[in-house]
Amino acid sequence: MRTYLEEDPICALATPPGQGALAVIRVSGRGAIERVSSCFRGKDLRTVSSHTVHFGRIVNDRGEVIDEVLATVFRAPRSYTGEDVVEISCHGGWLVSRLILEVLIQAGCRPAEPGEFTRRAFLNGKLDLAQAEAVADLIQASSRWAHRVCIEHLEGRLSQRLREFRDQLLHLVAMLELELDFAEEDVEFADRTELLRLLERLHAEVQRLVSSFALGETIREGVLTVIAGRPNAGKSTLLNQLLGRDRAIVSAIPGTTRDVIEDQLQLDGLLFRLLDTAGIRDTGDIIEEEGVRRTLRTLEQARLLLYVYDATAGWTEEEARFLDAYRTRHPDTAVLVLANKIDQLSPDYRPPAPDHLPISAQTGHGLERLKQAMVQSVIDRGNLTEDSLLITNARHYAALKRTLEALQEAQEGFQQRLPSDLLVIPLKSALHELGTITGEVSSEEVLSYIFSRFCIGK
Ligand SMILES: Nc1nc2c(ncn2[C@@H]2O[C@H](COP(=O)(O)OP(=O)(O)O)[C@@H](O)[C@H]2O)c(=O)[nH]1
Ligand SMILES: [Mg+2]
Repeated sequence: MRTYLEEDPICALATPPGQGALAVIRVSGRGAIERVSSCFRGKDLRTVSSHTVHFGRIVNDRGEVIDEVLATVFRAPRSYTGEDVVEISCHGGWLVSRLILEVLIQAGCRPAEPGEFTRRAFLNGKLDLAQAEAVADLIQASSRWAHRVCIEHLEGRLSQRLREFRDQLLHLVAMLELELDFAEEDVEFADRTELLRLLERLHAEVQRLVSSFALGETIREGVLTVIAGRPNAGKSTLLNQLLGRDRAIVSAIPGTTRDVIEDQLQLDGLLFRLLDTAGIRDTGDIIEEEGVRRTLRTLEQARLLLYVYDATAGWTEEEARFLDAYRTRHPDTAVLVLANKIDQLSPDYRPPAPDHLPISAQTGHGLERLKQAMVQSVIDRGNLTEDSLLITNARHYAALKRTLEALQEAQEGFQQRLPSDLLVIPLKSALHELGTITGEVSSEEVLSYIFSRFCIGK
């Protein structure tokens, strides 16, 4: 039976500060129900059962009514934190919640630190560390995919997978340690080839998770999409058309866009960060030259390149060479080549290469196909399916990479037929690394770092 920690009562606004019809204040800890009850006029909250809602008034120590509220009581351990919790729904707005918090502090509660509620939930075993971090990520999720990834981590799918890894590793270590106990007898209980096979499988699975990080991050931060091409190809027109509004200045004068313009677009629940750039050409204008330099720099970071050319002017050798070189240098960047201004060409115009997408940035022709291709490019690159598990958190990524190194070391040890006491060492360090992700192994330092990223009230 788990023993729940009973810490001092803390209080904080759980909803975003500012205007709103309602605000929720959360109180958690030892004596939380008694403290709220002492400033609550209505039913005696100390006697009500768990998971019930009660109408009443919050009053200050002079008996003045601050607000009419609903108080929801959760008794330990059946609450978010595992402690006694009261959630007070009051009227929104900055003042009311401030006044109620003051009353609660008078009644003996303390203002919560950032992430303190979730930290208590973690310490009480209500969620593991990876899940707690998913709470923070969920608050910041900006697209449907990001949301899905966070929910999955919150529901513990990642933790589940990591536990499977740990179990397999524990099995390995146990087998080897058993041999150590019988060292004098010089026996090998475990079949080395079988252990090595298990280790290789584990290595491959951890490797898969590690490689998912690039895509996980892309989903969380948005796909960095760069629109590039020669001056006057129609890049800014394309940006505006994709966004459905006039974001960038469009003109017939080449070299109009000199700085990098950024905006965001959601397609199919994926976030794209669109960057419109200065056209690539040699120019005498120093401002435009700086623009071209910036274009080349953003091209280095792109995950997706939309290369636009003016189909009425034709596709040049020079551009083909530029793209070939680019593709070689950036094998991980998806490239879509767009033959623009086809409204000026005859209806039976066909682009010079079959993979060029004919579009008219001005009329919007071909943009639906372009959008589909943009989404598809991300899905293809990442082997993304609705149920793929992704790493989106840099801390998890770092720990998994260290796990991978340890597994590698163990594999080499096996191949060199090292004695079991030496094989156990890297395996134990892999176990340790996996444990740091879910929090089975954690230091005060790591906990403080993680929970300080939360907002107060979480
Ligand atoms: N007919 C036609 N004109 C276009 C199209 N796209 C852009 N233009 C024109 O081409 C010129 C340059 O466009 P702009 O978007 O500023 O090009 P950028 O220099 O690549 O950003 C402007 O006069 C646009 O109106 C198109 O699809 N069809
Ligand atoms: Mg432009």
